[in-house]
Amino acid sequence: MTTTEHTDQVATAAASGASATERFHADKSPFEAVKNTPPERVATLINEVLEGVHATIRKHKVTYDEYNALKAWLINVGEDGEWPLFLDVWVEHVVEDVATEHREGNKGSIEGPYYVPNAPEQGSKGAVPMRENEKGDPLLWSGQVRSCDGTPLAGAKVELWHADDDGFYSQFAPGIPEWNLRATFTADDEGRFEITTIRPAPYMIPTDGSCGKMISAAGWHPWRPAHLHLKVSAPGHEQLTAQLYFPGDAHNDDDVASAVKPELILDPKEDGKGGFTVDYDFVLDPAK
Ligand code: MBD
Ligand code: FE
Repeated sequence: MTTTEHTDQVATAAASGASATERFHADKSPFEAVKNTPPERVATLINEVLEGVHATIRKHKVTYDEYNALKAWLINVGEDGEWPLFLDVWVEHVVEDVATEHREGNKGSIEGPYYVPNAPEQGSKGAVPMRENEKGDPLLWSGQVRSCDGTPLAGAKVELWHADDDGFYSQFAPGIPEWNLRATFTADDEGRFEITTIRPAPYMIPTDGSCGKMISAAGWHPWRPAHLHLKVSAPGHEQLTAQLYFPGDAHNDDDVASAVKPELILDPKEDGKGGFTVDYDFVLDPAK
């Protein structure tokens, strides 16, 4: 049995959902960060969300059958471990917009549910860990990290993670080596880096879980365009979380996660050997 067949066979929504939920619990202390939020703000936010729900029920005369279906679906999202997926696909993009609207450097994009910290360090130039004969077109990406005033940021960290040529992420789909297509690069004295990887495939929201059922019940499609995920950081600067996309992808214009911005679409050139080269730089805002 090949790795691909194995992965296809057991990559269920519940398996990747459980991994994403466990990951989220492991690395963040979300309540600690908001422990000083005043009750007035908590009440305002909750009230306005509920008012939106109440208005929708009145406007569309939502029935008891529909209310009970919603209740069952919400319970199932938790049982499938798909809250990270649901929130990052349908809510995070607005939080990201608000969080970065002040930026003069790169604005970035959502993190999504599949980031894992502390990926293997590869220096300023190197290949991301990948399997022998990893499928997908080779991609050689050169870039530089600078501050808003143009100063190169020596030693900046560039963390990269992305799906494989089947659209699966290591540590979330089974049968893939732990750090496959995940790495940390450290920019050189001129803030430059050079990364060898493969072009990822588009990502499909699992159709067998609660999010997939909502998508099909609404008559939507489950696709995100092919993308590279990044976190770029340097001392004294705001961390940038971004995604980069490829021109011509059918879902750049209707990403299910609404996370594509025109300035994040790469301009890759064919290298004449079946692969691609691309230049893309980052500009980080000084921390306030
Ligand atoms: C992904 O790969 C992703 O980046 C997001 C935001 C949601 C689901 C899968
Ligand atoms: Fe992704």
